[in-house]
Amino acid sequence: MFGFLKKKLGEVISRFSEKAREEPEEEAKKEQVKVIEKKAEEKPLPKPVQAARKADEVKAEVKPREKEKEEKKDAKEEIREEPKKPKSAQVGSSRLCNPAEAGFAAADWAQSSQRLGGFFERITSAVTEAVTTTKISETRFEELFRDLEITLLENNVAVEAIDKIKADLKGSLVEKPLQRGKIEETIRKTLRGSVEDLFTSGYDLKEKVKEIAAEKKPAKLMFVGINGSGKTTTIAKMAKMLQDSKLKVAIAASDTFRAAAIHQLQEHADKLGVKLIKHDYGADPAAVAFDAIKYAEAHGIDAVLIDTAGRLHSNVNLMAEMEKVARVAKPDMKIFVGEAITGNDCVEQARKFNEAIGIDGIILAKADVDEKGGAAISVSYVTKKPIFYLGTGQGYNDLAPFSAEAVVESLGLAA
Ligand SMILES: Nc1nc2c(ncn2[C@@H]2O[C@H](COP(=O)(O)OP(=O)(O)O)[C@@H](O)[C@H]2O)c(=O)[nH]1
Ligand SMILES: [Mg+2]
Repeated sequence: MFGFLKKKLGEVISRFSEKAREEPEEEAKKEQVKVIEKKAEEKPLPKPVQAARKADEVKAEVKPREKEKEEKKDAKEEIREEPKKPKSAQVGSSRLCNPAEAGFAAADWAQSSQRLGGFFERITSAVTEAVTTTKISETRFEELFRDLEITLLENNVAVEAIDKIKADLKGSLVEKPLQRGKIEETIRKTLRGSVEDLFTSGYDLKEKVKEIAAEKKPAKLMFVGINGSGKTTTIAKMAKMLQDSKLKVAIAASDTFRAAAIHQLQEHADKLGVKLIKHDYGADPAAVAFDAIKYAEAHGIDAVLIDTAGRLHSNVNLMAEMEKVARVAKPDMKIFVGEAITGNDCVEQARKFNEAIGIDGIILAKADVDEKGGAAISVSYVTKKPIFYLGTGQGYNDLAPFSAEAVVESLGLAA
């Protein structure tokens, strides 16, 4: 699942972080100079310099007295000892004659050298920091993001979802001191959080059906979506799942638009041992749903699953028909079944059905053959509705509870 996007995403993230690490040389140099200047300004240079100057003055005063002893002492020794001993014991030794002056010089030398030492330490750490960290400007981010944007678009991720991912990445990357070695980790972590945020948190649909049925039988579930998206197959899978939970199920054959649709459903119903309520081909879908509910009420059925048509060529009529079925059947839940592999089309259909009849959640069929994952990533974000299940094959048990963590893992973004 999502193998193609996973591979692409991995490549793009590596490219992104590599390019972010090798920021243009000029920019890097400018940045280093800025950091060094800033660090140097933190404690102004004058103090240690002044201290050093004072020490020089003291030394100048002391010098004439020392001259008296010059004959006795070796000049070389003096050069060796005098300027380079900041330790107070040595600077304040009897050789400097005046203990008061010598004491002043010693304290100042110690202070000044300490300050100078601190100053160099700051500069060294600033240089290290400038070399090991980097900053990404907004312009550079826009350049770097383009590659990822194209990959997401190519993999059917909706524009709204891309915008969210972009805003999140921008927030954690732009104008932030980033450790060069950790850029990829930061990108992955942010992407992971972003993708997780794209999903409206859901609930266990099977448990919900049980709750509804416990309160008032039957729970009524209406399935909508375009032709071929997987509605009928998904209804058969759901019927099996509910039966496995000891619930009694009936199905309404409200796709009366094609004779084949009724036959297909009859076959599933026979295999599963489920009651199918059907009218003739071309009958009123709302009337079929109504009859199924009446049948369920009369026979202690826990859940009625209403199949519907999904002809594409007359969207307006289709939506009007869905509205009518919904008005008559008053379903507890309206579930959009989308075909994961159709990507953006699937997301657009979900948006339209949601606008027309207000869906409660989504089942994405054919996730097993979807290498891109764009619909799975986007459909919940665009509709603000949860994804309940993923269809993972053509067998009755191929209905997997949806999990955001599983998607994140399928995309290679897991921690
Ligand atoms: N691989 C795979 N095929 C599926 C899945 N769900 C449905 N199909 C197939 O998709 C085709 C259309 O499904 P159908 O239920 O008739 O769609 P409907 O027109 O919306 O009722 C059928 O051949 C199904 O077997 C799924 O999760 N995975
Ligand atoms: Mg069908």
